[in-house]
Amino acid sequence: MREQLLAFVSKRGTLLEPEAVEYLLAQQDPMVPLERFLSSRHDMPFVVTLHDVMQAVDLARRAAAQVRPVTPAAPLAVPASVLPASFRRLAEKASDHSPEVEILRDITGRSTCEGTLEDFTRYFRHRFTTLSRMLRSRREMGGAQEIAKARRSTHEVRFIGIVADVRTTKNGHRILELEDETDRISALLLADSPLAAETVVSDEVLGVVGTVNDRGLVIAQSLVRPDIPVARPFHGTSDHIRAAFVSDIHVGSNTFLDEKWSKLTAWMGSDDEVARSLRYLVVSGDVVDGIGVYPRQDEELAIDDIYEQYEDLARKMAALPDHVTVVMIPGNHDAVRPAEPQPALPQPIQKLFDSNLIFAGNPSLVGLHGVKVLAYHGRSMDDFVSSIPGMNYHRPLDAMKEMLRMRHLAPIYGGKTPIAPEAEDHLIVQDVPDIFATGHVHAVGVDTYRGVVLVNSSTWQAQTPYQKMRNIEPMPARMPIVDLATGQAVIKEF
Ligand code: D5M
Ligand code: FE
Ligand code: ZN
Repeated sequence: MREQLLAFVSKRGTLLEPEAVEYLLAQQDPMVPLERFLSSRHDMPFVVTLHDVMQAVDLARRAAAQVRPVTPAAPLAVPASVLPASFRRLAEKASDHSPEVEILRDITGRSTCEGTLEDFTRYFRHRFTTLSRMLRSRREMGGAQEIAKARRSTHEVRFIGIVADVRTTKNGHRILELEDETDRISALLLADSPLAAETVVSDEVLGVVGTVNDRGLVIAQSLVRPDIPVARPFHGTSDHIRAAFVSDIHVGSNTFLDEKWSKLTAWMGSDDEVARSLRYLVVSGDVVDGIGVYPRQDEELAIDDIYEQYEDLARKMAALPDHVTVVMIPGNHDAVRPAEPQPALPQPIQKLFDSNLIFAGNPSLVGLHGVKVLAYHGRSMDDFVSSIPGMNYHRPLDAMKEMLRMRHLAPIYGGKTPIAPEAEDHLIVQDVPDIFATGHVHAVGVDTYRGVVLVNSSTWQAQTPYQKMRNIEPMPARMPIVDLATGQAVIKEF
């Protein structure tokens, strides 16, 4: 493990203080706090100190200490591999339509944070203000009070807070600690009430309706999420052109599924009506396997040079038909900072690709023929899975629905998802998208939530030794396709 730690930091171009090495080696999982610390940094420090790793270990421990129950949901519906006849019949030729791509929201070129304490304060203030504004527009939160006022009330109270802590008592009740800029308050969710089924994660912003008891504790009656207010009809194009979704290609890995990808390429270039209707291909991150992303990755690489990995991918993209416009965002394996929001792939890498490829950050809101697509790699699903019992890697759509309810792509701070404290919280779901696309978990699924089409886009990598060890069974080589006129989604298997 010592060698792994040292190799890991040296690949990142930094050093570890000897005391920091010893401290890390005494931890259960030494890589986790180290990764966390390095990814929270904007620049690479010359040396990582004992103080740095102690803080990171402490944060990781606090994040791991929270366990919350959830009710099991219905099994994920995966549509049949045969594309429905109506979907085939309505297909229009993408080549008859020129691309209309607009990047509506993206951090690329706008990052300002340096990771100072002031940055963190400003970041969370922006998160709180923006989400509480959304909550205040909800009917249930009309007349919401500041926490300092609510504490002193003897009647029903309504207030908005950021979740500082969630814990379960020995009787199975849950206690939320909530904060706003004025004060902090505890709210009790009784085990035998409907609130027992509510998912609550740390650092989300929510509204509480309840009554204050004589000890200043709020007995919650209901929780209110910013959510997507009402189900809307799909706001689509007039023509039946389609967008396809892939992610987690992991080019360069020795588990990359070459044959499956060749099948995809052949099908896309064929005269199949559905293939010819593909106007866009959204690529949601982990486009290559990268270098030094996890310990001893070099043993699992078929291409061990980062530029060569992207060159190989560029050739694969160039082999796709001209009527498909590709929009690509990075993921946690790509050659950009790991902290989210991640900017688009850097210029030297973009130059390897044909000029018609469009690069954007992770996350990005992109207009495709006027249809708003929110593309996010989905790293935060690791944190949803580890902090909400009942969530798992096979059911990414459950986590995606929670993200929309919370109007935040990565609410849990200090877990596996590194977050850069930008001046504005770019992970807030500001605009309601028409389509919400993620990847990362190497599963696949399509669904809708209050009129938003949800897509999780599989992988082109077979099960890795790490996933085998963790019992993560991928569902590779499946491609969701969405009709931009109706929002109808299907999955094509290869
Ligand atoms: O992630 C691919 C899958 O493996 C995804 O389901 C998450 C899981 N994974 C990967 N690394 C970790 C760690 N460190 N902890 C927990 N789960 C993990 P990918 O981003 O392609 O590596
Ligand atoms: Fe991946
Ligand atoms: Zn990933």
